[in-house]
Amino acid sequence: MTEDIRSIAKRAPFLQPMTPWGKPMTVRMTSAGRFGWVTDRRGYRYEEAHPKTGQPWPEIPPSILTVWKAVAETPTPPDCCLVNYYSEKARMGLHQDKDEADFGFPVVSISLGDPATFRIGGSNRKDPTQSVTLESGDVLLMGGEARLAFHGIDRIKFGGSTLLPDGGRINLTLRRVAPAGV
Ligand code: MD3
Ligand code: FE
Repeated sequence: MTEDIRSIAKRAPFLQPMTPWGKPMTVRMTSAGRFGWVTDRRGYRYEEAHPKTGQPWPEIPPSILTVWKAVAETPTPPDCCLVNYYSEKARMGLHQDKDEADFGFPVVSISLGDPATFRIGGSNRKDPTQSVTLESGDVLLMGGEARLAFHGIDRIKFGGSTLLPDGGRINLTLRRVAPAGV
């Protein structure tokens, strides 16, 4: 699977996204599938082309689609695979994933490389949160009530895995962005 991610990144290079309020994100991102998640001064959205190359995103590799088929409990395929890369100091603040058309579809996440402290709460920002360590190979299925739970990554245990030659962590999130049948 790391080879498949390398070939995605060759055709769709990692970006350092800018938040709508002008602060660069610490996580590097690229995507595969019909839609890629992007952010810049115009806001968060899904786009059908890479913002730097103008090309469509690469297809989602079969090795990654297999994980969705095994756990997502829906015949509808994902149309976005967001690839997040965390180096030593990267983190992701508490947020909800709400840019997709139908929250009936789950989000499936695959963690690779260094372990991370993942925080998850409820559907209100003020709900109490719990922390869990995500290790390389862990798959999370976020469906039902959990689909709209606030979540984030507090820190990376840099050097905690030898999977990636330069260290760090990759997280793949598989989503259905468009409604079923579109
Ligand atoms: C819980 N990524 O890309 S993956 C994201 O590790 C994102 O890169 C984190 O949050 C990462 O949006 C967390 C686990 C995850 C993904 C989607 C979720 C947890 C989720 C959607 C709803 C609730
Ligand atoms: Fe998220």
